[in-house]
Amino acid sequence: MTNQVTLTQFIIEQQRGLPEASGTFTLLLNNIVTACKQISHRVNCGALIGVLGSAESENVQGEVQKKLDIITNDIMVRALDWSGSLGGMASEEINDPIQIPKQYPKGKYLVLFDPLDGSSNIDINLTVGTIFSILRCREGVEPEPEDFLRKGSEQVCAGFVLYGPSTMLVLTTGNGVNGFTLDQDVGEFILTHCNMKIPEDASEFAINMSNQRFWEAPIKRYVDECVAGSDGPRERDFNMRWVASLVAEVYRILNRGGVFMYPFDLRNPAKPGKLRLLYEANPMAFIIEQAGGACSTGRERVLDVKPTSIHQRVPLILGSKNEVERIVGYHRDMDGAA
Ligand code: AFP
Repeated sequence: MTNQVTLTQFIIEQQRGLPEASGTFTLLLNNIVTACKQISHRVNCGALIGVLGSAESENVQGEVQKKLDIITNDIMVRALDWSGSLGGMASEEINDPIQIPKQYPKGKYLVLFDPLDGSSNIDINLTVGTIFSILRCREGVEPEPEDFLRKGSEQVCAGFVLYGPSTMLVLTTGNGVNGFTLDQDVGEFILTHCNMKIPEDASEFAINMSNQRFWEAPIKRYVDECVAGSDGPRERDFNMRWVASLVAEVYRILNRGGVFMYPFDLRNPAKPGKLRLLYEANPMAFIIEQAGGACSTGRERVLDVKPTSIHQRVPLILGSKNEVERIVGYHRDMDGAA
């Protein structure tokens, strides 16, 4: 193929349009991408290099960690802490924000990441991914925990890398969404999916049906109507998918539309959803909105949620605009009737 645009070229050309750009952001993104290439290699080698299986430890969420959860977290931290572009980092796998070691300068960005999303899929060779979110921060000072508690609307960049049949990077800097495929032979991400757009209507939904008894009425109503198909009020048939890996679900929705729900869950009032606001919901919401979709908790735009703790969980409903708006409308109907 000729005239291929590499990720580096793409970012440098985008930054050229910004008079205040110093190259720091390009360096930061480059370091994230280097880490993701290393992760891609480890995930790809799997059992050959002994990285599958449980680490027999628990993370801050009380979830059993896989060996690769720990390995990928270390890869991210080591690729990023030295660069001088970061004031600090936060990882889904680590209790407190991660400080930049004293010997390195501090920079003007914060990175928040889930190093291996969908890791329950790793031992069965299904798609997993890395999700990241970039915020600006006060330069040269140690960030306080509150510095990380910012609304998703303040993100300057969000992306995820999908370790599937191809390794793909999906990225937004607030100017649309683009997809890049890793050319394994030359080790470069190449622009392959320009200006990704989500269809406004769709007939595919993704939800973990085994939690049905814990859902609120609006979600039950929406799913019942989808399942009723052409015999019900929607007057058309729907399809269902559940990969248990947010990166794979979002990538599918970016390509052919649909809706993903991990809704409010009545099981435990302390955990109003499963997915994490800062490492999963916010970056995906930024990407989905930039691709023309919508993202809500059911009652609030995700990007407007003011975080109260770094490992906060939120209900998450995202995807094709008209379907998400319908579900939000069902929540409004229920709350209005109460
Ligand atoms: P893991 O990274 O612990 O596998 O969790 C993945 C995830 O956060 C998200 O990627 C999935 O959509 C969701 O959880 C799957 O949840 P269920 O295990 O309840 O299906």
